[in-house]
Amino acid sequence: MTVKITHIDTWIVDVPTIRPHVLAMTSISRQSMTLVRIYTSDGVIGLGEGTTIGGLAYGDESPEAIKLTIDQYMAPLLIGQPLIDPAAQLTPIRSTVVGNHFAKNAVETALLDIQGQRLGVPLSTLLGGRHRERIPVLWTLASGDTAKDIAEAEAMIASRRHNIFKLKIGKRDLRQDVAHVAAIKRALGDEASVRVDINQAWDVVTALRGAAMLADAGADLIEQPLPRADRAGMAHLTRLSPIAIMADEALRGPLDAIDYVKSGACHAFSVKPAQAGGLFAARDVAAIGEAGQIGIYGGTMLEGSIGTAASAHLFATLPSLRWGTELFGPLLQTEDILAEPLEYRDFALTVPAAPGLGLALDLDKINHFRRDAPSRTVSTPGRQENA
Ligand code: MUC
Ligand code: MG
Repeated sequence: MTVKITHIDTWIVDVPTIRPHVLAMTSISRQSMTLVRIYTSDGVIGLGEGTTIGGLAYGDESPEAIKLTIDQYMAPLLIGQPLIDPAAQLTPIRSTVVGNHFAKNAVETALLDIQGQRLGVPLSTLLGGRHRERIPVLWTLASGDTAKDIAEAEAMIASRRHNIFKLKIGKRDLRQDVAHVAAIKRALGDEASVRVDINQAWDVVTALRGAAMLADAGADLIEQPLPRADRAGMAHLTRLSPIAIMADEALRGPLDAIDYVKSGACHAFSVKPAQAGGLFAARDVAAIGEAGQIGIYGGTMLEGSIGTAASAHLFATLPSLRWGTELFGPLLQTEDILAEPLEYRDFALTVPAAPGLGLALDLDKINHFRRDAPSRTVSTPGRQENA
Protein backbone atom coordinates (compact mmCIF):
# COMPACT_ATOMS: atom_id res chain seq x y z
CA MET A 1 0.00 0.00 0.00
CA THR A 2 1.24 3.51 -0.79
CA VAL A 3 2.53 5.35 2.27
CA LYS A 4 1.27 8.92 2.48
CA ILE A 5 1.96 12.07 4.44
CA THR A 6 -1.12 12.40 6.62
CA HIS A 7 -0.63 15.35 8.91
CA ILE A 8 1.76 18.18 9.85
CA ASP A 9 1.95 19.93 13.25
CA THR A 10 3.82 23.12 13.96
CA TRP A 11 4.31 24.58 17.42
CA ILE A 12 6.17 27.62 18.68
CA VAL A 13 7.97 26.66 21.88
CA ASP A 14 9.44 29.45 24.05
CA VAL A 15 12.15 28.25 26.43
CA PRO A 16 13.95 30.71 28.76
CA THR A 17 17.74 31.03 28.41
CA ILE A 18 20.06 30.40 31.39
CA ARG A 19 21.10 34.09 31.28
CA PRO A 20 20.51 37.02 28.95
CA HIS A 21 22.45 36.48 25.69
CA VAL A 22 23.66 39.88 24.49
CA LEU A 23 24.43 40.40 20.79
CA ALA A 24 25.27 43.65 18.95
CA MET A 25 21.70 44.12 17.70
CA THR A 26 19.56 42.51 20.40
CA SER A 27 19.54 40.69 23.68
CA ILE A 28 17.53 37.50 24.25
CA SER A 29 16.29 35.90 27.45
CA ARG A 30 14.25 33.15 25.83
CA GLN A 31 14.58 31.14 22.65
CA SER A 32 11.54 30.68 20.41
CA MET A 33 11.69 27.50 18.37
CA THR A 34 9.20 26.58 15.66
CA LEU A 35 8.97 22.80 15.79
CA VAL A 36 7.57 20.72 12.94
CA ARG A 37 6.26 17.16 13.05
CA ILE A 38 5.41 15.40 9.78
CA TYR A 39 3.34 12.19 10.15
CA THR A 40 3.16 9.33 7.67
CA SER A 41 0.38 6.78 7.23
CA ASP A 42 2.69 3.98 8.45
CA GLY A 43 3.23 5.68 11.78
CA VAL A 44 6.61 7.40 11.29
CA ILE A 45 6.96 10.96 12.61
CA GLY A 46 9.72 13.26 11.32
CA LEU A 47 10.99 16.23 13.35
CA GLY A 48 12.28 19.58 12.16
CA GLU A 49 13.05 22.97 13.72
CA GLY A 50 13.04 26.55 12.45
CA THR A 51 14.75 28.88 14.92
CA THR A 52 16.04 32.41 14.61
CA ILE A 53 17.42 34.93 17.13
CA GLY A 54 15.50 37.84 18.63
CA GLY A 55 12.31 37.80 16.52
CA LEU A 56 13.20 39.81 13.42
CA ALA A 57 16.46 41.25 14.82
CA TYR A 58 18.69 38.70 13.10
CA GLY A 59 17.05 37.32 9.99
CA ASP A 60 13.99 38.15 7.94
CA GLU A 61 11.85 35.19 9.08
CA SER A 62 10.31 35.47 12.55
CA PRO A 63 9.24 32.34 14.50
CA GLU A 64 5.62 33.26 13.72
CA ALA A 65 6.42 33.67 10.00
CA ILE A 66 8.18 30.30 9.90
CA LYS A 67 5.08 28.66 11.39
CA LEU A 68 2.71 30.46 9.04
CA THR A 69 4.80 29.66 5.96
CA ILE A 70 4.82 25.97 6.83
CA ASP A 71 1.11 25.83 7.77
CA GLN A 72 -0.26 27.87 4.88
CA TYR A 73 2.13 27.31 2.00
CA MET A 74 4.16 24.15 2.55
CA ALA A 75 1.89 21.72 4.41
CA PRO A 76 -0.82 21.77 1.67
CA LEU A 77 1.85 20.70 -0.86
CA LEU A 78 2.74 17.69 1.28
CA ILE A 79 -0.38 16.46 3.11
CA GLY A 80 -2.14 13.62 1.26
CA GLN A 81 0.84 13.11 -1.06
CA PRO A 82 2.54 9.72 -1.43
CA LEU A 83 5.77 9.64 0.56
CA ILE A 84 8.70 9.77 -1.87
CA ASP A 85 12.39 10.65 -1.46
CA PRO A 86 12.87 14.03 0.25
CA ALA A 87 14.71 15.51 -2.75
CA ALA A 88 11.64 14.96 -4.97
CA GLN A 89 9.08 15.61 -2.21
CA LEU A 90 10.51 19.11 -1.83
CA THR A 91 10.29 20.00 -5.54
CA PRO A 92 6.83 21.65 -5.38
CA ILE A 93 7.95 23.67 -2.38
CA ARG A 94 11.12 24.81 -4.12
CA SER A 95 9.19 25.85 -7.19
CA THR A 96 6.40 27.75 -5.43
CA VAL A 97 7.97 29.18 -2.26
CA VAL A 98 10.67 31.81 -2.77
CA GLY A 99 13.22 32.38 0.03
CA ASN A 100 11.95 31.34 3.48
CA HIS A 101 15.10 29.36 4.14
CA PHE A 102 14.40 28.69 7.81
CA ALA A 103 11.00 27.16 7.06
CA LYS A 104 12.42 25.11 4.17
CA ASN A 105 15.22 23.82 6.37
CA ALA A 106 12.75 22.72 9.06
CA VAL A 107 10.58 20.80 6.58
CA GLU A 108 13.56 19.24 4.78
CA THR A 109 14.95 18.06 8.13
CA ALA A 110 11.64 16.41 9.05
CA LEU A 111 11.44 14.62 5.68
CA LEU A 112 15.02 13.38 6.06
CA ASP A 113 14.24 12.24 9.60
CA ILE A 114 11.37 10.17 8.19
CA GLN A 115 13.56 8.70 5.46
CA GLY A 116 16.34 7.82 7.91
CA GLN A 117 13.89 6.11 10.27
CA ARG A 118 12.28 4.15 7.45
CA LEU A 119 15.67 3.00 6.09
CA GLY A 120 17.06 2.38 9.59
CA VAL A 121 20.06 4.70 9.12
CA PRO A 122 21.12 7.93 10.82
CA LEU A 123 20.59 11.17 8.95
CA SER A 124 24.37 11.53 8.52
CA THR A 125 24.34 8.36 6.39
CA LEU A 126 21.75 9.94 4.08
CA LEU A 127 24.10 12.91 3.76
CA GLY A 128 27.03 10.75 2.67
CA GLY A 129 28.43 9.25 5.87
CA ARG A 130 30.51 10.42 8.82
CA HIS A 131 34.08 11.58 9.10
CA ARG A 132 33.71 11.83 12.89
CA GLU A 133 31.42 10.72 15.73
CA ARG A 134 32.11 13.66 18.02
CA ILE A 135 32.17 17.35 17.13
CA PRO A 136 34.12 20.11 18.90
CA VAL A 137 31.79 22.77 20.33
CA LEU A 138 32.69 26.28 21.49
CA TRP A 139 30.74 28.43 23.93
CA THR A 140 29.64 32.03 23.42
CA LEU A 141 30.35 34.44 26.25
CA ALA A 142 27.62 37.04 25.94
CA SER A 143 26.51 38.08 29.40
CA GLY A 144 27.57 41.66 28.64
CA ASP A 145 29.85 41.71 31.72
CA THR A 146 33.61 40.96 31.63
CA ALA A 147 33.93 39.47 35.14
CA LYS A 148 30.86 37.26 34.63
CA ASP A 149 32.18 36.11 31.25
CA ILE A 150 35.56 35.16 32.76
CA ALA A 151 33.90 33.21 35.59
CA GLU A 152 31.63 31.46 33.06
CA ALA A 153 34.58 30.53 30.81
CA GLU A 154 36.66 29.24 33.74
CA ALA A 155 33.78 27.01 34.84
CA MET A 156 33.44 25.67 31.27
CA ILE A 157 37.15 24.83 31.05
CA ALA A 158 37.16 23.23 34.52
CA SER A 159 34.19 20.99 33.63
CA ARG A 160 35.81 20.14 30.24
CA ARG A 161 32.74 21.38 28.40
CA HIS A 162 34.32 24.11 26.24
CA ASN A 163 37.80 25.56 25.70
CA ILE A 164 37.07 27.74 22.69
CA PHE A 165 35.10 30.93 23.28
CA LYS A 166 33.28 33.36 21.04
CA LEU A 167 32.65 36.84 22.38
CA LYS A 168 29.79 38.95 21.13
CA ILE A 169 31.03 42.51 20.64
CA GLY A 170 30.18 45.50 18.43
CA LYS A 171 27.62 47.13 20.69
CA ARG A 172 30.06 49.34 22.57
CA ASP A 173 32.87 51.67 21.60
CA LEU A 174 35.78 49.81 19.91
CA ARG A 175 38.29 50.48 22.69
CA GLN A 176 35.91 49.21 25.37
CA ASP A 177 35.13 46.13 23.32
CA VAL A 178 38.82 45.32 22.74
CA ALA A 179 39.60 45.85 26.45
CA HIS A 180 36.83 43.32 27.24
CA VAL A 181 38.32 40.77 24.81
CA ALA A 182 41.89 41.36 26.03
CA ALA A 183 40.87 40.91 29.69
CA ILE A 184 39.15 37.59 28.90
CA LYS A 185 42.04 36.31 26.79
CA ARG A 186 44.55 37.32 29.52
CA ALA A 187 42.51 35.52 32.17
CA LEU A 188 42.11 32.33 30.12
CA GLY A 189 45.64 32.15 28.70
CA ASP A 190 46.98 30.11 25.83
CA GLU A 191 44.82 27.05 26.47
CA ALA A 192 41.69 28.84 25.30
CA SER A 193 41.00 30.15 21.81
CA VAL A 194 39.12 33.45 21.82
CA ARG A 195 37.15 34.72 18.82
CA VAL A 196 34.70 37.55 18.33
CA ASP A 197 31.39 37.97 16.49
CA ILE A 198 30.44 41.51 15.49
CA ASN A 199 27.08 40.60 13.91
CA GLN A 200 27.54 43.23 11.14
CA ALA A 201 27.93 46.18 13.53
CA TRP A 202 31.17 47.73 12.18
CA ASP A 203 32.13 49.70 9.07
CA VAL A 204 35.37 49.03 7.17
CA VAL A 205 37.43 51.71 8.95
CA THR A 206 36.41 50.41 12.40
CA ALA A 207 37.02 46.85 11.25
CA LEU A 208 40.55 47.61 10.01
CA ARG A 209 41.46 49.19 13.35
CA GLY A 210 39.59 46.51 15.25
CA ALA A 211 41.37 43.65 13.46
CA ALA A 212 44.81 45.03 14.37
CA MET A 213 43.79 45.67 17.99
CA LEU A 214 42.13 42.27 18.39
CA ALA A 215 45.18 40.52 16.93
CA ASP A 216 47.30 42.24 19.61
CA ALA A 217 44.77 41.16 22.25
CA GLY A 218 45.26 37.51 21.20
CA ALA A 219 41.95 36.89 19.39
CA ASP A 220 42.03 34.35 16.51
CA LEU A 221 39.11 35.31 14.33
CA ILE A 222 36.48 37.97 13.60
CA GLU A 223 33.02 36.82 12.52
CA GLN A 224 30.85 38.94 10.22
CA PRO A 225 32.31 42.35 11.10
CA LEU A 226 30.55 44.22 8.26
CA PRO A 227 26.95 44.43 7.01
CA ARG A 228 26.04 41.35 5.00
CA ALA A 229 25.73 43.33 1.75
CA ASP A 230 29.23 44.85 2.00
CA ARG A 231 31.11 42.19 0.06
CA ALA A 232 33.72 44.62 -1.26
CA GLY A 233 34.43 45.79 2.30
CA MET A 234 34.81 42.17 3.46
CA ALA A 235 37.24 41.49 0.59
CA HIS A 236 39.31 44.57 1.47
CA LEU A 237 39.39 43.61 5.14
CA THR A 238 40.27 39.98 4.36
CA ARG A 239 43.33 41.12 2.39
CA LEU A 240 44.60 43.29 5.26
CA SER A 241 43.48 41.60 8.48
CA PRO A 242 46.20 39.89 10.57
CA ILE A 243 43.57 37.44 11.90
CA ALA A 244 40.93 35.33 10.14
CA ILE A 245 37.72 36.92 8.86
CA MET A 246 34.60 34.74 8.85
CA ALA A 247 31.38 35.21 6.87
CA ASP A 248 28.12 34.33 8.64
CA GLU A 249 24.99 36.42 7.94
CA ALA A 250 26.29 37.05 4.39
CA LEU A 251 25.97 33.36 3.45
CA ARG A 252 22.40 32.73 2.44
CA GLY A 253 23.15 29.77 0.23
CA PRO A 254 25.50 28.35 -2.41
CA LEU A 255 25.42 31.42 -4.68
CA ASP A 256 26.71 33.65 -1.87
CA ALA A 257 29.37 31.05 -1.16
CA ILE A 258 30.54 31.12 -4.80
CA ASP A 259 30.67 34.92 -4.74
CA TYR A 260 32.63 34.98 -1.49
CA VAL A 261 35.20 32.52 -2.82
CA LYS A 262 35.50 34.39 -6.14
CA SER A 263 35.94 37.76 -4.47
CA GLY A 264 38.25 36.55 -1.68
CA ALA A 265 35.85 38.11 0.83
CA CYS A 266 36.66 35.90 3.86
CA HIS A 267 38.98 33.23 5.25
CA ALA A 268 36.24 31.16 6.90
CA PHE A 269 32.57 30.19 6.36
CA SER A 270 30.05 29.75 9.17
CA VAL A 271 27.89 27.02 7.62
CA LYS A 272 24.27 27.22 8.81
CA PRO A 273 21.53 24.97 7.39
CA ALA A 274 18.80 27.47 8.33
CA GLN A 275 20.48 30.38 6.55
CA ALA A 276 21.44 28.25 3.55
CA GLY A 277 17.88 26.91 3.10
CA GLY A 278 18.42 23.33 4.21
CA LEU A 279 20.95 20.64 5.00
CA PHE A 280 21.73 19.94 1.34
CA ALA A 281 22.19 23.64 0.55
CA ALA A 282 24.44 23.97 3.61
CA ARG A 283 26.46 20.98 2.46
CA ASP A 284 26.92 22.77 -0.89
CA VAL A 285 28.05 25.95 0.90
CA ALA A 286 30.64 23.88 2.78
CA ALA A 287 31.78 22.11 -0.40
CA ILE A 288 32.20 25.40 -2.25
CA GLY A 289 34.21 26.75 0.69
CA GLU A 290 36.39 23.64 0.81
CA ALA A 291 37.07 23.89 -2.91
CA GLY A 292 38.01 27.54 -2.46
CA GLN A 293 40.43 26.87 0.43
CA ILE A 294 38.07 28.48 2.93
CA GLY A 295 38.14 27.21 6.54
CA ILE A 296 34.83 25.58 7.53
CA TYR A 297 32.99 26.23 10.79
CA GLY A 298 29.71 24.70 11.90
CA GLY A 299 27.42 27.60 12.83
CA THR A 300 24.17 27.78 14.78
CA MET A 301 21.06 29.93 14.99
CA LEU A 302 20.99 28.98 18.69
CA GLU A 303 18.64 26.17 17.77
CA GLY A 304 17.36 23.75 20.38
CA SER A 305 18.09 20.04 20.28
CA ILE A 306 16.31 19.18 17.01
CA GLY A 307 18.06 21.80 14.86
CA THR A 308 21.33 21.16 16.69
CA ALA A 309 21.16 17.41 16.08
CA ALA A 310 20.33 17.98 12.39
CA SER A 311 23.37 20.26 12.03
CA ALA A 312 25.53 17.77 13.93
CA HIS A 313 24.58 15.03 11.44
CA LEU A 314 25.65 17.33 8.60
CA PHE A 315 28.85 18.58 10.25
CA ALA A 316 29.87 14.97 10.97
CA THR A 317 29.96 14.42 7.20
CA LEU A 318 32.16 17.40 6.28
CA PRO A 319 35.75 16.45 5.41
CA SER A 320 37.23 19.20 7.55
CA LEU A 321 35.96 21.46 10.32
CA ARG A 322 38.94 23.79 10.57
CA TRP A 323 37.22 26.11 13.07
CA GLY A 324 35.10 23.52 14.91
CA THR A 325 31.44 24.28 15.65
CA GLU A 326 29.22 26.32 17.93
CA LEU A 327 26.46 23.72 18.39
CA PHE A 328 25.78 24.68 22.00
CA GLY A 329 22.19 25.96 21.52
CA PRO A 330 20.46 23.41 23.82
CA LEU A 331 22.90 24.29 26.63
CA LEU A 332 21.78 27.93 26.54
CA GLN A 333 18.22 26.87 27.40
CA THR A 334 16.99 26.19 30.93
CA GLU A 335 15.25 22.95 29.88
CA ASP A 336 15.75 20.44 27.11
CA ILE A 337 12.78 19.30 25.03
CA LEU A 338 14.20 15.83 24.40
CA ALA A 339 13.41 12.73 26.44
CA GLU A 340 17.16 12.10 26.42
CA PRO A 341 19.26 15.24 25.91
CA LEU A 342 22.20 15.34 23.51
CA GLU A 343 25.53 14.33 25.05
CA TYR A 344 28.14 17.07 25.61
CA ARG A 345 31.44 16.06 27.22
CA ASP A 346 35.18 16.54 26.80
CA PHE A 347 34.69 19.69 24.71
CA ALA A 348 32.56 17.90 22.13
CA LEU A 349 29.03 16.85 21.18
CA THR A 350 28.30 13.21 20.34
CA VAL A 351 26.41 12.84 17.06
CA PRO A 352 23.27 10.70 17.66
CA ALA A 353 23.58 7.19 16.23
CA ALA A 354 19.95 5.98 16.06
CA PRO A 355 18.00 6.09 12.75
CA GLY A 356 16.97 9.48 11.36
CA LEU A 357 17.82 12.34 13.69
CA GLY A 358 17.94 9.78 16.50
CA LEU A 359 15.79 11.86 18.86
CA ALA A 360 12.67 11.41 21.00
CA LEU A 361 10.70 14.38 22.34
CA ASP A 362 9.65 15.00 25.91
CA LEU A 363 6.04 15.93 25.17
CA ASP A 364 5.34 17.12 28.73
CA LYS A 365 8.11 19.68 28.43
CA ILE A 366 6.91 20.73 25.01
CA ASN A 367 3.36 21.12 26.25
CA HIS A 368 4.63 23.23 29.13
CA PHE A 369 6.61 25.62 26.90
CA ARG A 370 4.27 25.73 23.90
CA ARG A 371 3.15 29.28 23.22
CA ASP A 372 -0.39 27.98 22.72
CA ALA A 373 -0.28 25.66 25.74
CA PRO A 374 -3.81 25.38 27.19
CA SER A 375 -2.86 27.35 30.34
CA ARG A 376 -1.43 30.20 28.31
CA THR A 377 -3.75 30.19 25.32
CA VAL A 378 -5.45 33.52 24.86
CA SER A 379 -7.99 32.32 22.35
CA THR A 380 -7.87 29.34 20.04
CA PRO A 381 -11.53 28.26 20.30
CA GLY A 382 -12.33 24.76 19.17
CA ARG A 383 -8.76 23.94 18.29
CA GLN A 384 -7.86 20.25 18.59
CA GLU A 385 -4.38 19.81 20.02
CA ASN A 386 -2.88 16.41 19.50
CA ALA A 387 0.44 16.36 21.30
C1 MUC B 1 25.67 34.17 15.31
O1 MUC B 1 25.67 35.27 14.80
O2 MUC B 1 26.63 33.49 15.10
C2 MUC B 1 25.62 31.80 17.21
C3 MUC B 1 26.23 31.72 18.40
C4 MUC B 1 25.80 32.80 19.16
O3 MUC B 1 26.12 33.09 20.30
O4 MUC B 1 24.97 33.55 18.44
C5 MUC B 1 24.69 32.88 17.25
C6 MUC B 1 24.49 33.73 16.09
MG1 MG C 1 27.64 34.97 13.81
